[in-house]
Amino acid sequence: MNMKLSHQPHVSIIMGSSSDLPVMEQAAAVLSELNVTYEMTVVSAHRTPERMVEHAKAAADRGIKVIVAGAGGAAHLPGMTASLTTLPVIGVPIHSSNSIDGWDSVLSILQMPSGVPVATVALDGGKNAGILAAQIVATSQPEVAERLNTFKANLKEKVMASIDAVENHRISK
Ligand code: RP5
Repeated sequence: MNMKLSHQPHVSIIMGSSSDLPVMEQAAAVLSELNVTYEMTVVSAHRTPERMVEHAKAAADRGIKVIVAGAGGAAHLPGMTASLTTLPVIGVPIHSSNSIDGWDSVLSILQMPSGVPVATVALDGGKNAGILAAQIVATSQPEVAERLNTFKANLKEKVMASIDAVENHRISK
């Protein structure tokens, strides 16, 4: 299986189609920022089902700690992947060209049967999926936890700066 790799990957980012890339590369971007290794590729539940089974079954033995799976419309990739591995799977619903209004993608990934969970982020929530994946990796890598602490401290600083700007009516349009 050929994929885009950053050394030994700890996160596997998969998507149902290359058309999902603009959302899924947001997960890759934040993982890069946090210095978490990842791989990224296309695995379609409907068009390449054997590849999906192969990827999901081999992921843990390859050293992957968490899978981030994005799909739109009849979005079966995250749930089917979760059914084939004990690794945590984060699902990213995508408002794709075949999605009616995004709700079909959300509900296809969110409403899993009991026993087969998928941690579902918001519609087009690639960035949060990447952050959540990093948080899972951080449970066994203190240096990643340290970088996440800095990341979250920066979020707080931005809000604190915006409070001052709002209270003094200095927000530019
Ligand atoms: C899903 O169908 C994919 O994950 C994508 O979101 C959507 C549309 O795929 P393309 O027709 O653009 O390849 O399986």
